[in-house]
Amino acid sequence: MRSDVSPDRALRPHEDQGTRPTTVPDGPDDAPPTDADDLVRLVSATGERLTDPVHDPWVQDVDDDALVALYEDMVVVRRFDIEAVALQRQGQLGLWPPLLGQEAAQVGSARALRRDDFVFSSYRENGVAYCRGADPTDLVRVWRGTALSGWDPWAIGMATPQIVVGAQSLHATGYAIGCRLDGADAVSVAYVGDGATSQGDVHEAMVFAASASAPVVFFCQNNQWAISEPVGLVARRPLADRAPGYGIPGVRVDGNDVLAVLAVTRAAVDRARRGEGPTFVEAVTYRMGPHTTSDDPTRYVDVDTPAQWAARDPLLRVERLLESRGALSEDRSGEIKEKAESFAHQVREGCLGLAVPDALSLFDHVLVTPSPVVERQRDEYAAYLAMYEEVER
Ligand SMILES: Cc1ncc(C[n+]2csc(CCOP(=O)(O)OP(=O)(O)O)c2C)c(N)n1
Ligand SMILES: [Mg+2]
Repeated sequence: MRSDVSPDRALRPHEDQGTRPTTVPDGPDDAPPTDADDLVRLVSATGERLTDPVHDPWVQDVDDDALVALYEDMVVVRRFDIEAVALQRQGQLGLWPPLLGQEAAQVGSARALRRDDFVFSSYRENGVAYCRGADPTDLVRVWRGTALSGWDPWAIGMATPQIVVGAQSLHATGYAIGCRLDGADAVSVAYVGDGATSQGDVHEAMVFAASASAPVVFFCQNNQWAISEPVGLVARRPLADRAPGYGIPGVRVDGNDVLAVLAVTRAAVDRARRGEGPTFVEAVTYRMGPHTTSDDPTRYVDVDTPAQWAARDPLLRVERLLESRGALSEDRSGEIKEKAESFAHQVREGCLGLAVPDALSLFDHVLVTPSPVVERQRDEYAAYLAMYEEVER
């Protein structure tokens, strides 16, 4: 596997390690990648299939039909994500973290996994959840405030979304060590953001994962932002360059290239399965929307930046490649659009059909065995609610 940890990798001027800057840099280096950079890339932004002797073997089975299937996933994921944003804007969801722009990173990595592998994600990986088989309604339960968790983790091999930034990397590492102790060859994947790499939890997870040679893949979607903090503020060097410090190989991939992401993740997963330990993948992508629907990125994103990234759109380049090969018929394209519409419709209908739960059910699944503390809190809350019933009478 190619890794950016090679000693001859040229430093950019601002990355000079010898002189530690004493002031915060002027701004982020959030310029989009170009096809001439050193990211792993198999499809250019303009839709040409690039040759890469190291990574091509990992996707040699991906024929035109398989590429269309990856494209379909991305179209469906984009469509239901847009529907969820609309539901929030219409007051039907409390909040939604859009993944617009990150479809290739999520679909390419999720499709590299086996059924018995296990995903530990943040809140933004709804595209991964779709690929793991999450039910349309399950995707929105938590965001509508009608459930504490959206799905049964064992049913789809994916833990419910983690809101505590970075914490899932420890869970993934512990799970991976458990797989090894069980003699299973399953692997786990920790999806983290660029911002999460500054968290202590991620640092600790990488230390433990390297030490135990745990079968875990740290899949970092560097979408350039941690809410309004640009990645350039916290990382003076590419994030993947941190990995070798832990004894973990780091790979930088064009996160908007679904084929390259699939190749790199397959290689990382295979390495873990063979018992060779963790890999850190940095998928360089861009969050095209707000952090969540509560955020207004126009207050901190340069006006020209989104358009530059739009030119590197993950769906567009696959469309171009398929068109150039005559591999996407009008019929198939229509089918894909219909599937996307139907899934988005199911998300909407499922959302609107969710029943408001009994307020006290909040306490039902806090602990497996009853605890006097939770019981007392439940009674206090019941008494509080009863005050309102008296007022209404
Ligand atoms: C431990 C912790 N600190 C702070 C927050 C508030 N918070 C929520 S999301 C976020 C930014 C995370 O950025 P990144 O890891 O890049 O993921 P992205 O949202 O871009 O997918 C922060 C600071 C939190 N949820 N948990
Ligand atoms: Mg981020």
